[in-house]
Amino acid sequence: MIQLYIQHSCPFCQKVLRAAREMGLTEGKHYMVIDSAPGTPGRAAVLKIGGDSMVPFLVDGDTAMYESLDIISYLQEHGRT
Ligand SMILES: N[C@@H](CCC(=O)N[C@@H](CS)C(=O)NCC(=O)O)C(=O)O
Repeated sequence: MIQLYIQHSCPFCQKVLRAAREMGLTEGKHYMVIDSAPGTPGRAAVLKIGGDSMVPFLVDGDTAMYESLDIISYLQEHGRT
């Protein structure tokens, strides 16, 4: 399942979550949200996997990416598969 590393106070993260909802994707079915505020295990995982401490961050199998607009495009293409 697609993992979205999200800091809820981050406007770019909120943009991704809003886009996912507008696409009709369902948390827990099409994607899971991992709390990744600074200091959380989620943020540590972002740094470990991606090499950069920045959110939003998406992981889907071997695919990992930063950048809200790229993540939204990825969800449009792969969100339901
Ligand atoms: N251009 C990026 C901007 C993302 C961004 O600036 N995220 C902030 C949180 S709102 C961040 O992770 N800053 C680094 C930090 O918190 O250490 C995007 O569109 O995803």
